[in-house]
Amino acid sequence: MKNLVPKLGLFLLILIFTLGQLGGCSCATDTVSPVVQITNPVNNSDVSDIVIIQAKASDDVGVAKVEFYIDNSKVGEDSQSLYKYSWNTDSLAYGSTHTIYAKAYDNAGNEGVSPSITVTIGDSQLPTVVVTNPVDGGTVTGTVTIKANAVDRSIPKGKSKSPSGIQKVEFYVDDRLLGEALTSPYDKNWNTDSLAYGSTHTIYAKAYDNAGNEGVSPPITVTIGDSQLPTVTITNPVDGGTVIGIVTIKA
Ligand SMILES: [Ca+2]
Ligand SMILES: [Ca+2]
Repeated sequence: MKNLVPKLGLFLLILIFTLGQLGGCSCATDTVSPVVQITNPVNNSDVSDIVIIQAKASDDVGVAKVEFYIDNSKVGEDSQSLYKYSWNTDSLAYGSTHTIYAKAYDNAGNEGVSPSITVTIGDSQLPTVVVTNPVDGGTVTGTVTIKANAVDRSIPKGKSKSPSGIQKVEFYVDDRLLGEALTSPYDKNWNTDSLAYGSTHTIYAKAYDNAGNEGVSPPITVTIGDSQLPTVTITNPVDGGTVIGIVTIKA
């Protein structure tokens, strides 16, 4: 019994040393923080739908995990390279901006923070627009009401988020801006009086959604016509008169 205490003490010492080695106690000497940066998305870019946020991290000993932060809140972490987080942006307002950064930790608890990046929630679908009046290939006279149908396309199938909507429609004649309409029905009057009979003109419309995307209609072509019928009056013979022999009819 007398010899047992020192033996037990030695045993515990060896046990602690062994566990220490297995547990990586040498990590306690790691005082260098990991380096981390966001590699996707690109700073100042527009994002939509599901965004895969990616980070690159390195450390003198080893990276334990990378945490992802959006608008200063932790949203997720990854302990395996490539470090990434899948971000669903559907609930976020079009045009809103968000800040992303990552934190990397090594096994000694040292922490490295990436530079922040900023992204804007975009609307990935362009609006569509068609000119509905006048008809393509038609003849026009006087003041013409150019009309367009514009629809902001829905986001991809299976998503519940509504499109950002039409902001305005611009009307172009011969590549020159005629004017714009902000509300549906989208139309604009075009006075053709100064244009030569028989001249042809190209009309198209551009629609913008509230996220700044632009859709252009197929162009249509119209010809300036003459809506006034010629007038003619018989001046001879007189109405109700009596004629005989050869009569000269004058107009
Ligand atoms: Ca380290
Ligand atoms: Ca859109």
